[in-house]
Amino acid sequence: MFITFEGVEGAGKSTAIRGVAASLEARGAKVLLTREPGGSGLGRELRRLLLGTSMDLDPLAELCLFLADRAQHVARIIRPALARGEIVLCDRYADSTIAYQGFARGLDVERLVTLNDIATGSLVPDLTLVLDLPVEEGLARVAARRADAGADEEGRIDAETVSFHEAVRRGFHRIAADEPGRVRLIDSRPPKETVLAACLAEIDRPGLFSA
Ligand code: Z5A
Repeated sequence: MFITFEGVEGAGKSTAIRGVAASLEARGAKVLLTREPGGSGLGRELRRLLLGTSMDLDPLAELCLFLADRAQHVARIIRPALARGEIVLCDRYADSTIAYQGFARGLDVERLVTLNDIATGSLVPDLTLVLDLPVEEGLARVAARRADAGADEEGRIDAETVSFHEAVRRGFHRIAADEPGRVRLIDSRPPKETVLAACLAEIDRPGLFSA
């Protein structure tokens, strides 16, 4: 079982994915919690380059680094875990490339679909939960978290304009509309416990989860 979590900055993906992992483990499932970029050894190096502010990346170079991260992650981490019968929960995956590099950066979406297919060897999630809330609310959550942590520097992509993040959100809405069987929109404005319950309700839909 392969489940991915997507959404705009600060939508609550990392919070929800930890809650889902704990809930599934409590039912006796073996869970791998991972993320993109950065779910493999190579990915951790690429994450530093992709999200740090020191590099002025061309959009195509940025795309290639996300795809390299994904190819290594799928081949070396995700597929082996699925073959062991584990449930893989992944914080961002191929839909982020469509939303960020396609809808927001303006790269051709059809070609991105093909490149994702190549990078993943056609590995498509069984379920994708898009945590959805207005961009300004997500950015405010991230700013509050940064202030709590005493950090002052934004990541390279966090620092993009509000209209960039709004294009990302439109991208996720389009993906959800195009693939209603795989992709479910979760309203992430309510409290964390409500969002977690909504995620678990989707995972427990008949026919999906049988552990
Ligand atoms: N990217 C890309 O461009 N192309 C790609 O192909 C891929 C990724 C794979 C990864 O950043 C970046 O890479 C990302 C897209 C791009 N853009 N940026 N920057 P990341 O992994 O560092 O960050 P992120 O994925 O955007 O996550 P995030 O900003 O940390 O947000 P989150 O995981 O969705 O939210 P959270 O950490 O769970 O919650 C944020 C705060 O809100 C936190 O203080 C929580 O306690 C709080 N929170 C969470 N839920 C709630 C609710 N329900 N109510 C109130 N407060 C809440």
